[in-house]
Amino acid sequence: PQPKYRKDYKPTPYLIEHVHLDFLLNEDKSTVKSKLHMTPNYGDASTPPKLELDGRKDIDLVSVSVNGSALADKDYERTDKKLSISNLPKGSFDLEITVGIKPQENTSLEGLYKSGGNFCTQCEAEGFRGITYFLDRPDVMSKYTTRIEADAKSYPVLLGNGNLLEQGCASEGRHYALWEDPFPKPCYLFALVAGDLALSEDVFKTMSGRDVTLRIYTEAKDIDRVSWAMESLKQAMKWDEETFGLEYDLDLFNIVAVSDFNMGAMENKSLNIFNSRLVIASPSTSTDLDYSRVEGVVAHEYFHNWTGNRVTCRDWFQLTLKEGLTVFRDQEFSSDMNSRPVKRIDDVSRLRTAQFTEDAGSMAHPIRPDSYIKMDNFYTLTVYEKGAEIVRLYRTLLGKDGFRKGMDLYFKRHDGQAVTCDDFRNAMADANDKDLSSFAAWYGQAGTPQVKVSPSYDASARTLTLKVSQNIPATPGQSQKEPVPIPLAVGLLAADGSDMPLHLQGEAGESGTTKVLLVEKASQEFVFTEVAEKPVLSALRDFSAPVKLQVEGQTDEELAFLLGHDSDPFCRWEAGQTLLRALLTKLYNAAKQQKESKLEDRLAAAGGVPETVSDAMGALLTSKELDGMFIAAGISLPAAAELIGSIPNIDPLLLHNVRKYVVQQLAARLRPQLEAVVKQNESAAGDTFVPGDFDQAAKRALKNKALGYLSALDDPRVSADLLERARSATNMTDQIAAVAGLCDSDCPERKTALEEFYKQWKDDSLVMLKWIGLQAGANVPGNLKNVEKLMEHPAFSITNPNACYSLFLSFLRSSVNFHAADGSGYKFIGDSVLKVDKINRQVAARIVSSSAFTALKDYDPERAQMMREQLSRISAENGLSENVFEIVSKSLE
Ligand code: HT7
Ligand code: ZN
Repeated sequence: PQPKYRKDYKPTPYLIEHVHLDFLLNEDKSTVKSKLHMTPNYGDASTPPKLELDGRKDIDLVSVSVNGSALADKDYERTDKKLSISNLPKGSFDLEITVGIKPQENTSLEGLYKSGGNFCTQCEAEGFRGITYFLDRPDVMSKYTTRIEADAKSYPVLLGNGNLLEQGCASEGRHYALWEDPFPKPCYLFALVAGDLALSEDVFKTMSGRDVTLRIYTEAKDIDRVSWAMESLKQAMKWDEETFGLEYDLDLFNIVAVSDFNMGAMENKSLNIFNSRLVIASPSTSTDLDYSRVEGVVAHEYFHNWTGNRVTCRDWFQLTLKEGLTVFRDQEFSSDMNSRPVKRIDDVSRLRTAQFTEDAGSMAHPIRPDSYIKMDNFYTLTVYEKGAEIVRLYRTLLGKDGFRKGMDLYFKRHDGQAVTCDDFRNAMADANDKDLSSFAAWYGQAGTPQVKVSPSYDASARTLTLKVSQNIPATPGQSQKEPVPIPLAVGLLAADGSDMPLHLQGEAGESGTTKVLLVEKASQEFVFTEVAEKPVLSALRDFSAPVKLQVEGQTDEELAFLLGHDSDPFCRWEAGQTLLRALLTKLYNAAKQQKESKLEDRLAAAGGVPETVSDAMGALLTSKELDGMFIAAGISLPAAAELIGSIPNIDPLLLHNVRKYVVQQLAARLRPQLEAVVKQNESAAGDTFVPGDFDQAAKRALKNKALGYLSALDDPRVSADLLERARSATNMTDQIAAVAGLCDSDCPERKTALEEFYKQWKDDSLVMLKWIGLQAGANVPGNLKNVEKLMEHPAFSITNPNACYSLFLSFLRSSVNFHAADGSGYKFIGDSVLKVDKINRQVAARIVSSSAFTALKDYDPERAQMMREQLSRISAENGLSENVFEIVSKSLE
């Protein structure tokens, strides 16, 4: 397969002003008739160029006509991926195409397919070409009308984009609906749904006083579990009006939940289609995390109406234009709805564990990639999460008002257009009269910048000098990097823990207690004056840039001090994480060196867990001033993924055991405090679960974190207590935490808890996903055979992406089994990728790209070799999808 390059972008020679689609949906073969009003975009060329429409080989072409005349064979040509038409008339013309497709056989879940007996679509990125031949690129924006006809009994609900113009009966028990979308859109935002669905309805009054009807559709059995999604939608609509002055532009907004969906959700104009797990929520079946995900994703898709739909991307290389910006917007929304510090910590943790790993692996790419084989492979943490961090840089530098001015100008200039990331940056720059051209480097370079800060205090001059340097590591295809502009927010703490007033040399007056330094060169110096005493540096406040920070000379005592006192909640949390990361690294290195004795003895000989760390964790655990959610995050050990890459040739099993040791040591030492925390945060009898209640959720988070620590003690009393909790829990957050606490140990309560959980929830497919995930991710040795058995269990279905993600992605997180020394875990994933690829290429690609196979150079040579063998085996497979090929071939380079 040939890659596409960003540099090769050319405007389309034809545009499509108006599209009329006519769908005749059937059980065997469905027919799609399209009438396209084509307009020239080729300038003054004397002969109209060839029109090259995108398609797929499984489309059955029935007829093509231009201005009402059927085309002669010589005037068109078909390949597996294109329909090329020549001898076209000058000027605009009408093109009519009729095709036959079989949605019921479409297991890729791209284009038109069936889920749970209902028809639905997924067209981003290039799925529309699976429905009919079309100019399937985002810079072709058209007005659409859609007629949908289907059997009235089986498909009583017929939905399209925009407004319903007409509906009625058709022949032979069929009915139809005619929809019109007044806003021009690219075809990736097209959607239709035909099915037997229940509906929940509400109304939102916009800031200009219009009533918008809001509807959520699900299978009938789930319709009483959509109130949280509806509430979230209304909150998101209000927030966007208040924060950005953005009002919804139609009178109807539909959300449809489907159970077979490759990603989370899709922002089709006025007809969002959602993975059911991101719509359906109830206290007994959903955790607090599920609730916050529903809130965040409902908001995210809604926000796309402006950032993505009204202003869209010129080409797919610009994906971060809509995704980075929309993630930033949903992060801000969730921060305003809940706890800002906790949201920031969660987002940074995710970025660091998953995006930093991606940025250091074989698939590393800039937030605006330069090339791709399959665009689907670039819906990545880099484009989404790092992209959001780059948007955040503008907000940090320009301030809230400056950022809003930039957004206003962006919409004023580009509403109704398909634009680039440069257009966004220029709007930010022009609205604030600033030169932001150096920010282009963030869009073009992959890799996580490493920033080193060396503070030195001169007591006699009362100055603190910060030497700051940056280095971006080489990534595939990019050996040389230039410095990027890094806003580095810093503060200085006095001995009593208070923030010191800041005076930056060269700047008049005081800069408050947090100063954003702009680091633009490979190395730079900043001097603070009037520094009355030797301060403790608090750097990268609020995680002001997506970098890896190292503060030279920072001691454990300073970190413990920051953990206890920093006024910046992110830095406070980060100080604890830095302490723990350093401890894990030290213990791992010690364990690695002397392999003769028992691991526990080796770790004890290396100093074990020092009191500085356990005291700091104990103080945090018992803090009266901090909320439970923050404390739970603070006492969590950094994920293994944060250390992989920083320790060369890592043995993941040894790292797992070192982490386990540290958890056990902390649990043993802090047992009385942990037990007290559990008691204090127990919900009172008769308490009802209130969705979105932060205080309640914070108590559950802390209690369950404490129980997690206690479960590491392998104490039969704890296991019995967890089983009792699993049985008596009144909400899913507590129930799943109790079962999870039993999953990594081989105690009899584990089996009982899993069996009882199954009996209780076997009829709820969303809860069954959790049951699958718990077992597949368990760190009990020899668990692979159970995971293989799970694949045969009725709760698992290989054609359902959620089930695949629960099983395979959870298995990838089980260090003990995925990284088993005999390579059996790697082989299982190799086999599974090949199996899934024949059914759904996007899901198969997601499994490989989430695996350590894309970072094999970080692992010990034996494991790296076994991973390479699996990659080679996958790449040699006949008929391998381009999706999997791209990831596997890059990982083998
Ligand atoms: N914009 C949506 C992307 C999406 C997608 C992409 C590739 C394949 C399937 C997909 N389903 C949804 C989701 C979003 O970011 O809002
Ligand atoms: Zn999105």
